[in-house]
Amino acid sequence: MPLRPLPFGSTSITGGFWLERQRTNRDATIPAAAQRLEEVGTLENFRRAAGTESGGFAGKLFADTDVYKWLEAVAWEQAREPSPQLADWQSGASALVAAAQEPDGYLNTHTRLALGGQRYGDLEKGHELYCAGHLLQAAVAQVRATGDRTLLDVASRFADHLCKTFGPGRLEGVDGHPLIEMALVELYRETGTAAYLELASYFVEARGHGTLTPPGHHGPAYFQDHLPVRDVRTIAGHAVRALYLAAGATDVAVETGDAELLDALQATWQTMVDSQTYLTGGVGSRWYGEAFGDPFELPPDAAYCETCAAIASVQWSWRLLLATGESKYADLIERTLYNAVISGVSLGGDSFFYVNTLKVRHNAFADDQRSAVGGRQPWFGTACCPPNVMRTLSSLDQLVATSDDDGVQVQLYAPASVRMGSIGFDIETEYPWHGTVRVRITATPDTPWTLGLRIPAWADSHRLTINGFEGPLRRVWSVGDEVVLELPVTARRTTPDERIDSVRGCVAIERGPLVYCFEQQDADAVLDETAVVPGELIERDQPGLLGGVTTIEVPARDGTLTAIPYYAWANRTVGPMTVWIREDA
Ligand code: FUB
Ligand code: ZN
Repeated sequence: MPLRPLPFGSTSITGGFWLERQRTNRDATIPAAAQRLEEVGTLENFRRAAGTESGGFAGKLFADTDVYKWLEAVAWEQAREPSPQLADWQSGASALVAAAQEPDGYLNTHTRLALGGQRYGDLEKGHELYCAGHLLQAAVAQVRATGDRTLLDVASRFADHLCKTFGPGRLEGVDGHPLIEMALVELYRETGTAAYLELASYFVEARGHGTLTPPGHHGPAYFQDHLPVRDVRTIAGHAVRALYLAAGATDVAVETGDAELLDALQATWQTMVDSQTYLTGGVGSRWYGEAFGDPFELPPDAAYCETCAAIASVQWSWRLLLATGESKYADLIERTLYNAVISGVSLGGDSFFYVNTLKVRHNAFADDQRSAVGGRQPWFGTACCPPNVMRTLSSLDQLVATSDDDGVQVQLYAPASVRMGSIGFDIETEYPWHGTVRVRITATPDTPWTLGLRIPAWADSHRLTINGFEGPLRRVWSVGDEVVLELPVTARRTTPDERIDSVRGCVAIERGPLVYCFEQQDADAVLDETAVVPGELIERDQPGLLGGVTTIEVPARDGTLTAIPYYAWANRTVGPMTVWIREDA
């Protein structure tokens, strides 16, 4: 059964693991980005495009998107906890964006400054609609979170221009980097302008007919132009492109009632999860083309797992969760957020991984600034990942719960307060460290409704009580009723699918939703040369380590190895690390 997002502002995370990350995002990451966007010329590009400053274009051709994603994060943050600084950033940067818009609605600083205004000459690589998409998303976030319509006006004029420019009998083609599809659907939802949905639908349908010329040694699958989306069953090509397209196609399928398209997307998602997703939820195993590998091509040491791809996977799963109500989509969201997304940012919030490898070998050689071997970086020449992390963390409250006609479903466990119409409840938990989740009803109608609580796929058992007794979650609730869900957050060993050659004979350690890893600095034996052995896994709460974690001691051939949560690796020194480790029987 389809679900709905809760109306904006219905849910707030009030403490715990995710609030800590949101605070770091707000206090360290977003301010540092404000500085970087000035230092590297990304904001200056808008002044130059508007003609208030002179000079050429700085950065990668899609640099505008770094500002848009950061503005999106700033908007969500203002709704969480407004501040004069956030308001200044928002009004200042939004005014720069608005000033750079051309009279007919078009806006792209690279086109203006580097191409003499020549538009749509390179749909394969130009990223013009990708940039437009991020602007549209920022605009929707801004109006929803703050009521400010500055960017919405800019975005609507740009979208109107796109509707006049693209489509049957007009400019027929698609952008080499999907994103515009889901952005147009979201703008349609915000404004009710049907033409935006029609254009999104056109872009989804026009893809996969070989209209794009692939760059270099790539084939058309690089930008998902090899098969119509409704014929795809195995996701392929550049991972971020593939996932943004899948998310947008899901939006189109839902809004147009296209069951065949939705079925195809669900089947593709299932293949991805069964055979193209790392234990961390990371996706995109190939460095070449930043791409998905074939099924079961999941080498841990050569994993690419771009942070943006993990974020895009969350966005797609969220849409499928809403479209179907199936909790497996929330399971993947949880796994990906805890492991593949936040591994992308340091605990201090000031440096980032672009690539999220699952293994660093001894004497590993860093041959790219994005490599994990060099540790997290303060920024990148291609800076897509950092602001993507920012907007994800600042909008996380929106993923906590969903609703349907029958009630409200909790999808992510965090201390939170939920209030939707006459229904209200507070959640208290120390998740992911401890598995007890308490939900206390704070408001209720006097008619029955269902409180849905997701039982994560990793939980092989659970216990549920209402005011101390077992009973159904559909009932006439009373204020003060307390539901307690107990999930078995204990260390466990996970074995890989035998079809993944590179980790056959290995084991990984998990605890609740967290994937663990071993860092060489915690081991006496050389990680590549040792093996774990059967025996008890000993858990230790370590409040003083890595911002407060539970470590796991694992018996090994040469003594004991200590595992830490994967997301926290490379926060002390950067050295050899592994998620999968050989296991001796
Ligand atoms: O092309 C724009 C972004 O740059 C992609 O989404 C990332 O993978 C990086 O290549
Ligand atoms: Zn990225």
